[in-house]
Amino acid sequence: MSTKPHADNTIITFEQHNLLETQRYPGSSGAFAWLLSGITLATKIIAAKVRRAGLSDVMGEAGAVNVQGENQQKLDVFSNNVLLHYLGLRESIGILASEENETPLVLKQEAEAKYIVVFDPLDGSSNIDVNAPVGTTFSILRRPHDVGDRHDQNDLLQSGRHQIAAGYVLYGSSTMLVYSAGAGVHGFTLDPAIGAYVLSHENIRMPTQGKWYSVNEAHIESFPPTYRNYVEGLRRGECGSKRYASRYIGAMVADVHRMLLKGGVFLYPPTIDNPAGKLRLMYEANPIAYLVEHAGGRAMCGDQRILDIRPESIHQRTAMICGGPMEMDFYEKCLGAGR
Ligand code: AHM
Ligand code: MG
Repeated sequence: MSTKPHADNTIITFEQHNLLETQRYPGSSGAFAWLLSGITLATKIIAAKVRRAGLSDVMGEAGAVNVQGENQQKLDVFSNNVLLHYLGLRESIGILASEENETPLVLKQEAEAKYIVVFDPLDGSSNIDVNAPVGTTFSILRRPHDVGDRHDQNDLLQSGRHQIAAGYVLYGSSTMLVYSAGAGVHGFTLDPAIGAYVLSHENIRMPTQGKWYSVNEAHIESFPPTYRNYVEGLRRGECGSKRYASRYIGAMVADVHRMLLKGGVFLYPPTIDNPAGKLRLMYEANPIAYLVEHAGGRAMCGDQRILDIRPESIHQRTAMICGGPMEMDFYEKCLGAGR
């Protein structure tokens, strides 16, 4: 991975990078670039709001409960509205779906409205009140070709391997967009001086082995045996003779970002409170699994690849374990041993 400035000291913005990528597809209409500009604009607006969270009246609960039965934070509502607004202006998007909306929004039926965007506008939003990191996750799918003019909200129920691009924005000590459209995973840091996402982490590759596991260990007694034995094995030094330590922020985007750059493993297994897992498949697990795989890691639920799970509903939950090559080899060893 290169984190050095470009050789001639010029910068490469996300838009430039994307333009270079789309030149690989002659005849590209520019609609996809325009779609992506909706994401970059909306997330810059969210970043600006997050930066000033302690100074404006955006902390705390909005007073409503979302479809997951969770109290919506004011910033959840704000972020959702911003993304819906700017993505809603993109002619190429037929369907939008969000963690904060019970049903997907079918915006257009026209043939040129060929994309579907699903997102979690502000993941880990309870972190806002304590000035800790939060994120946005998004997944981009193509509408199926074979449905003619019978488009409906179920068009988006596609397994994650059909994603054509995915990413997240981490609102941390700096704001960073991490994105892949299938040709490497690239990180762009928001330069507040010029208001642009600038390429800072080209071609992110996960280290073969890290030194941290990231899990809400308070639930370990209720994990299925394989996950429990796995975490205990990491602690005991059974994965490459390294005794792992733990890091857990409680905002998936931040925990996964550390894992992508420094290696290791992130997991949210089934628990008594969340027997199917806590993370949402379509807009949390899938985009992360897509990025992790494109960075050389793997992402699973039990013995199944996350990207192969066929969703039955937009807000479906899943368990997830994702990590670098050594950590996932050790997980598969635990699975195989039935431990
Ligand atoms: P959210 O979408 O309601 O914010 O929940 C998802 C978050 C993830 O970011 C994080 O990994 C997880 O929930 C933390 O859950 P817990 O507090 O149970 O450890
Ligand atoms: Mg979330």
